[in-house]
Amino acid sequence: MACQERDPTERRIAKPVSLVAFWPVALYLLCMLDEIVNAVRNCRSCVVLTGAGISAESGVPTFRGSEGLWGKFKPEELATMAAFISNPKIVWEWYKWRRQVVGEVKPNPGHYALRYLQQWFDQFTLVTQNVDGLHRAAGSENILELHGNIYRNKCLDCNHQFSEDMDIDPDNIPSCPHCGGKIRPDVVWFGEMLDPQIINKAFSESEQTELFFSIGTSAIVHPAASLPITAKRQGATLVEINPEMTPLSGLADYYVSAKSGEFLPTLIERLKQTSPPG
Ligand code: BV8
Ligand code: ZN
Repeated sequence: MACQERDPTERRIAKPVSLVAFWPVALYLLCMLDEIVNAVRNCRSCVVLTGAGISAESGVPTFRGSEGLWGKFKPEELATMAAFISNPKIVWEWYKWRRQVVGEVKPNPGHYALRYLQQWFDQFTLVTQNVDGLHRAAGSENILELHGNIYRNKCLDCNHQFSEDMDIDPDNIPSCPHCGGKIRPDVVWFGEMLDPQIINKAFSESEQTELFFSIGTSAIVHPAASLPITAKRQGATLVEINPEMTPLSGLADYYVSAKSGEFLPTLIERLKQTSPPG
């Protein structure tokens, strides 16, 4: 169910030359920007899906790409149940290191911009693949954390969740006080089902939304990568923000080749200039 005013056959691609301080944007990005501003103003519902890219400007390594985590570590050796069963120590060392990295960074203008974007919609759903908790730290509400949260722990056997910050010693992994099972990070590993409540909510919002933003994700990992496709299939306007093209770019109504921490604040500024929320 697309917002009125947009010509569905038209697809726009913009490649900004550079986005220097305070986001002067190239003219052709400006017209793309205004069309996205119109889409925001004409739509009453919006779903935003984020990936590691939105936290890149905060200093959190992404997964793919030359500096990505998967460049140094193999997901099947660290982010799977089999890896934890065979070597819980190395898995916990990796998650302790990532907790430390995430613990030292702050949300960036991209995270804060999404907090503001929420005000322009009657129905707004922020869905993230990130386990870094930076959206919450930026003040966003009702976030659907598809793949869990790196600060939480749970029992491998009885799934009891422990939200208090446990300083896990990989050489002496604590056991669950309820069943004696091993404590693991409360994240979704490859081959594991997502929390049905969370993923079903994400799909039902994507099936009804008028506008869908896919931001900072390589759109490869499923079922998350199916959300924008579901939204597009039911007629939503699809905006992708990513410096690099992804398998989704061909489907997007607007592909913005820009960093989210630069483009999203520009979008909010432009929205404020053209129309206060509500
Ligand atoms: C499951 C938590 C049921 C842990 C993660 C269908 C087809 C093919 C495969 C499958 C399928 N269905 C299921 C599978 C298997 C698998 C899968 O999708 N495999 C992939 C690799 C093909 N999916 C699963 O296993 C899922 N479970 O399906 O269960 C089931 C079970 C068994 C068999 C069948 C079904 C569970 C998936 C969740 C795994 N857990 N994370 C942890 O973090 O340690 S996934 C993890 O990797 C992240 O959460 C995220 O989802 C993914 C990384 O992707 P991105 O976030 O997009 O990051 P990436 O680095 O790839 O890209 C960053 C992008 O940002 C880049 O494009 C870059 O250009 C851009 N960028 C960079 N800087 C910026 C920027 N953008 C904007 N601004 C910038 N400044
Ligand atoms: Zn237990």
